[in-house]
Amino acid sequence: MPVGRIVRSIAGFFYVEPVESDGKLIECAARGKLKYQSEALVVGDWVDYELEETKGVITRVHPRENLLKRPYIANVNLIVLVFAHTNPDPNDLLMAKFLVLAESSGIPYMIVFNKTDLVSKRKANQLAEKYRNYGYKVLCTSVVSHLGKRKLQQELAGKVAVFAGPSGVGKSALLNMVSPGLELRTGAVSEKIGRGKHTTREVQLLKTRQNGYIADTPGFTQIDLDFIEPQQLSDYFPEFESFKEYCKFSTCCHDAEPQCGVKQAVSECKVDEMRYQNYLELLAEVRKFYKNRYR
Ligand SMILES: Nc1nc2c(ncn2[C@@H]2O[C@H](COP(=O)(O)OP(=O)(O)OP(=O)(O)O)[C@@H](O)[C@H]2O)c(=O)[nH]1
Ligand SMILES: [Mg+2]
Ligand SMILES: [Zn+2]
Repeated sequence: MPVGRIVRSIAGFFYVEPVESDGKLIECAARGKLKYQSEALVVGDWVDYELEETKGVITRVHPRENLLKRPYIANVNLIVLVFAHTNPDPNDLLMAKFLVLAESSGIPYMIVFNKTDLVSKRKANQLAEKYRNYGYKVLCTSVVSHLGKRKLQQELAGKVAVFAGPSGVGKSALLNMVSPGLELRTGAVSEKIGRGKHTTREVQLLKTRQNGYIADTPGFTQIDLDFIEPQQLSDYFPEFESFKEYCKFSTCCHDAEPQCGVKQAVSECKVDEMRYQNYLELLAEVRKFYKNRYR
């Protein structure tokens, strides 16, 4: 039975790339149960299919390694969180949210700060270093000067990578840079609002020249952390981790509790004050969702 990967799904049809393929996709329908269960088949899934002349029928889906919710893609190896040094300006709270989302997925991820050509070297390094100090992997890129191109290509080689981040930061432009020939549409950043206009819509996996796949995604404008329990949130701030053992209560949310290792670390400048404030803001948000759910 032939095996392939779903790289695209449109209106009940799945486009499958055979394991050993010349890049040609096979249009497949789904059989039986797979047809009626929503989310039975997702872009990124490995499937068995039967060929009927030039078309195929998917008969089985292989167990998933993971399933990313936004965008809906299975078996992802890397999340690339893209932000811009400017235009649009980086927003620490929004970044904290993206980082929490990535961390909670359990999938490896990294930060790319794009549009490095638009700011001074000093400013670019400052931002990159700040996030490196929090413990994240950071790469600075520019589609204009091709800064970081080789490194990004190396990161993507052989992987299924998802590019996520706010609108207008240059996700599609970066993908075009690392894999010329994709010719993804990019959009001018609106002068007025300082962000893009959602040029990218459909979710699909595109084959790169580095023998991997990448998924471009539309920029998110809103992220709801509605699936996170208040007590879990701090698990997604990696730099808090080593201080939690000093919290008096194992259920500590590092907020109003006495004898909190994280708060102590903030007061000793071992944890960044701004990150802690971002944490508290997200905690308030998570608690609100939590209350509404259990009311
Ligand atoms: N100066 C500069 N401009 C860039 C760079 N990368 C992208 N741009 C420009 O920024 C604008 C937005 O780029 P896109 O690639 O469409 O942004 P996106 O993140 O895909 O946006 P959405 O699809 O809306 O989520 C375009 O006008 C690009 O030409 C860069 O490194 N430097
Ligand atoms: Mg785009
Ligand atoms: Zn605590």
